[in-house]
Amino acid sequence: LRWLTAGESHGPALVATLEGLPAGVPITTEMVADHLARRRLGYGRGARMKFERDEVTFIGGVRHGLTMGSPVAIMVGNTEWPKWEKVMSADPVDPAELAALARNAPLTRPRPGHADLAGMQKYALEEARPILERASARETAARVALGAVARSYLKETAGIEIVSHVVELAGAKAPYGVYPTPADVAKLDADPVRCLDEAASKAMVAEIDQAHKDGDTLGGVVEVLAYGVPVGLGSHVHWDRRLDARLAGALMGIQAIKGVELGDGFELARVPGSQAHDEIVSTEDGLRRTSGRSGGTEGGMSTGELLRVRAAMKPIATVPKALATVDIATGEAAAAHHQRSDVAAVPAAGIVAEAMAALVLADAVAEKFGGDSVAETRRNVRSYLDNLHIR
Ligand code: EPS
Repeated sequence: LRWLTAGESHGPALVATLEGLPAGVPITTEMVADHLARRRLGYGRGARMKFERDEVTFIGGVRHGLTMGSPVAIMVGNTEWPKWEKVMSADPVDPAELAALARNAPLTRPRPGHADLAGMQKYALEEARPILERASARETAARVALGAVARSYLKETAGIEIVSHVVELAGAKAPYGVYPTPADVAKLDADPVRCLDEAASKAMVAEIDQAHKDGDTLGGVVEVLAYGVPVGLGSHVHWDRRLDARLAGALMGIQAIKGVELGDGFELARVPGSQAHDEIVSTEDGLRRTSGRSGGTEGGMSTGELLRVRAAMKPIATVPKALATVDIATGEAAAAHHQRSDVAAVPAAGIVAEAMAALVLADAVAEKFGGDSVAETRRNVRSYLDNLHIR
């Protein structure tokens, strides 16, 4: 599969294209809009999430609710655009008109932790607007739109289903080792922080309330679970074919993610081998692992057990209690630029992480099983599983 997104945070729209899926994947505007709506949920998000809508338009690749095998193109309109039409105009605007717009004031006080300063240096810019427009997590709406297509493909061809939940938010933690299933998704989506444990959810909400009062922001940890992944996606033969490496890269590529672990990840480094691996037993269902510490990959290949990957998000870099920086226009010490911001976007990061995991798994399924129609891919999956010589 090949996929790309384009578009700025306050531009007219985000666009995303996905090439390489077979014909016959069910997808509708409503399915994409549902996932985009899930991304907007979550306690602690800022004002923009309340008034902005994501307007989904298919531009290509889909007819009467099914993919046609041609590139899929989706546009996600920003309803904020009219306010930014001059500031973000693709064509030149009269400088006098621009100077009169408060919204266009040059952003010269880079925020610590944001792309602002490194971007201004790298792209030889006097202000941060062109950097923050694309660094913004608004772009994740485009990935979630493509993720909706990828997950439909996974479900139809291989029966794979993806779930995510928030396992930590600042100091509040969900009990370790509780894995929500696809049957829990409605309950998770109804929870303010997408956490299954009631007490932990309350503690997370309290953390957000406190940070809001303090003018601060928070990060956390999300966990993505993929059910029904067949054995043998990815490969041990080369670093860039390893499924765990592909998942880690994809999740690390989400704005504000600073750490990724497969299964028990870093914890495995702290225990002896006898407690780190998943023992193999013969059961009525065939060979199974007795635990899920590896996160469902060994040697860069899926094992057929539950796939589990976690991502750590740092706190939002637009901190209301502004951090110290330097005004690039004057060279003087200053408080970092701040307008409105989210207190936390960890629940939304979980939805984005689902989308990224879906795109990686869809790529791995397409690579292993091929097929130009959903029916062909499904036959290939079934034939492979029916003919596994060790079960
Ligand atoms: C973002 C800052 C906020 C968020 C935005 C991501 O936007 P603004 O600066 O306009 O208030 O609302 O997220 C979205 C718009 C979105 O759809 O997720 C940032 O700096 O990353």
